[in-house]
Amino acid sequence: MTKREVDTQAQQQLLEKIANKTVKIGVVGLGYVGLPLAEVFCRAGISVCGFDVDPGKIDMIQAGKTYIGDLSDEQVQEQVGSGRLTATTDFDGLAEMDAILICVPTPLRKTLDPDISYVVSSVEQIKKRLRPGQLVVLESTTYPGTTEEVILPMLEETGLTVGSGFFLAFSPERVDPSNEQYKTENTPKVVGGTTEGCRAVAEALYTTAIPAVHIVSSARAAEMVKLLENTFRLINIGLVNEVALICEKLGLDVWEIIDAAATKPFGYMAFYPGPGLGGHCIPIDPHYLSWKLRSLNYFTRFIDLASEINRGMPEHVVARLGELLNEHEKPIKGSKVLVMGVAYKKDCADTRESPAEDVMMLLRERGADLCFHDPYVGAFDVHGDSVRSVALDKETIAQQDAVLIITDHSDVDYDLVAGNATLVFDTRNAMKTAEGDHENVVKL
Ligand code: SAJ
Repeated sequence: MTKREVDTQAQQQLLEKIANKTVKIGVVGLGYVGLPLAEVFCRAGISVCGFDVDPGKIDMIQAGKTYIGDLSDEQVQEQVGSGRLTATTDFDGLAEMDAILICVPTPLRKTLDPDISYVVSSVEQIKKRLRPGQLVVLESTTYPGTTEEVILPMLEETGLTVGSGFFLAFSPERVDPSNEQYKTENTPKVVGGTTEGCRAVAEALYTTAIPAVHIVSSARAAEMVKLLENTFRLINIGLVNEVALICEKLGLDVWEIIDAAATKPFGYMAFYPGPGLGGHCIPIDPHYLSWKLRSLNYFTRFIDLASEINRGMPEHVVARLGELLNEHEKPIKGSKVLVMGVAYKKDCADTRESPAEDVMMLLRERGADLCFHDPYVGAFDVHGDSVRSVALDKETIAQQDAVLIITDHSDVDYDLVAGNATLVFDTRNAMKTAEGDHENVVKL
């Protein structure tokens, strides 16, 4: 057979397995992206083996238990019980997989440089077992070029050639934890292949479980799509944080301004100011882009400026609280401050990169006597030192010199806070739900 015939044969064989759902999928990384993705393919009737370095995750899955808020025990149990979902720490099983989806973290180093070490170690595991006809897809958010410049050469060191020996694509994860409306299966999936054949098999695979698959021209295009999505958010949050600072200078209520602008039914999208930018996506992903462009001697001014504004918000919040306490003839030093909400965003328990940590560190440095209340978070450390968690009751609120709202969780009794606090500094306009006007409440 000619090389082209070999290429086409490998592609046809994989396409057939996908079409008759005998394809075996391996998901590397069983976190908030990987486990729901595995479950979605199982629900489409495909066998999935999850691979993770954490035996605790494997044990939970094998016991039919979830550790991801967006999946129930019943959903895991159903797929484990049917035999479609298995999980292991033994990466040798990768050799039997026809398609391998990589869903591991891509954090930032302290130097704000990308850390793709988890991706590289996953690819090392795959490389050891790579065999002809396998499809590898990276889902982890990363800088444009990672798939083609890092993963592709690693896999071709096996002697197999991309597009014929193996197939390689990028498809950005778009999981929004705790989003009730958009789940893995009903969020359009962008797919970019390193070759036309790679694109074809990756598209066919995802289409078995996710109806809306959107094709782009290359893996690096798909990498860029995700970075645009999250850079868009970072910059607009930076813009609205600066608008908050502007409104403070002008004596305007930024929340009133935003709500009024949001009545415009076209050409505007509401973002809201806050105490800073948290989470494992928005503060991080755009830095993958600016890092890559710096290597090309281009400086992403919008990203850098927006990040500077967002990173300055904790300092602004603490300075403003100091002014408010001063009006009550109290220094920050020695003042009792109850911080409400330490999760990085409302109605979730995730505290990664939460601005609460920056705010509380600054308050501690100034001698405040801190405690916190968060219905989703039981324990919270500020740079290694734990902060006292308290129940939200009349006495506790009344004892405080200030209540500082950092995260606007829904299930909190804001009327109780408004009715018993000496001073509330509300950085999220959470008190809008409290009845009546309250002289003791000041908004960002
Ligand atoms: N934030 C603001 N003002 C806003 C929106 C967010 O200060 O108007 C803050 C949040 O409080 C949080 C941070 O920004 O600290 C990030 O919030 P986010 O709403 O962007 O939520 P994330 O970090 O969970 O982002 C995820 C992303 N999903 C993926 O990357 C797959 C993002 O693309 C989604 O758009 C976002 O969820 C979403 O829409 O909820």
